[in-house]
Amino acid sequence: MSTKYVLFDIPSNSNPPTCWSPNTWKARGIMNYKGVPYETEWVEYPDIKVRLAAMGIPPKDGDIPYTLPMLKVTMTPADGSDPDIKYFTDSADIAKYIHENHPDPDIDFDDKVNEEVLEVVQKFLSDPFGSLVLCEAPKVLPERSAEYFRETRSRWMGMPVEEYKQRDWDREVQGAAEEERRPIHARGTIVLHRY
Ligand SMILES: N[C@@H](CCC(=O)N[C@@H](CS)C(=O)NCC(=O)O)C(=O)O
Repeated sequence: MSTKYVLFDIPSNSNPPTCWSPNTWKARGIMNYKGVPYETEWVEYPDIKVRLAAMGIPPKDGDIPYTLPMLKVTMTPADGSDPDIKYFTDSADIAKYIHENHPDPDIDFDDKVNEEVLEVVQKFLSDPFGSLVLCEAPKVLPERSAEYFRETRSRWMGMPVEEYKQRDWDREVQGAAEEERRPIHARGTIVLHRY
């Protein structure tokens, strides 16, 4: 039996394209950490829904029915009979599947540092995420994706992304936001030591 992995990811506007999305990096990171060979298939934002639906992937509940990362696993039996194909459409499911099938190097999903990291991210990075990632993303995206991103995210934010960013920087200049975020530097060493 041979197994082939294809990771579906959102391309940057560089040539060749590269990975930039924090969401798809969660899946890519675990594949790289485990040393699992895989190919990348780039799918621009406006094409995600069309491509995944055409592959028979059911829509998810919630605001965004089709998202990346997605991992396609093709298992071909040695006798040449028809391959078995599985799709994983969430980074947590991808991580679990890869870990089950590639246990080395080990990952302790139950280690309490996971909760600590999550807490730090939620407490100190949720706010800057808006201006640092959401508002900056169009700059690294190909034109069609940038347009899709600006349109959808502005709708979520209730204002153009540029306006949202300006509002966030204004808060930053006032100093309050920076003061709130300072503890992350102290906690950062804990996170870095463990990983
Ligand atoms: N919980 C999901 C979240 C994935 C997600 O939100 N991906 C974004 C990319 S950053 C996406 O594909 N969005 C599609 C869209 O906006 O249409 C995971 O971690 O796999």
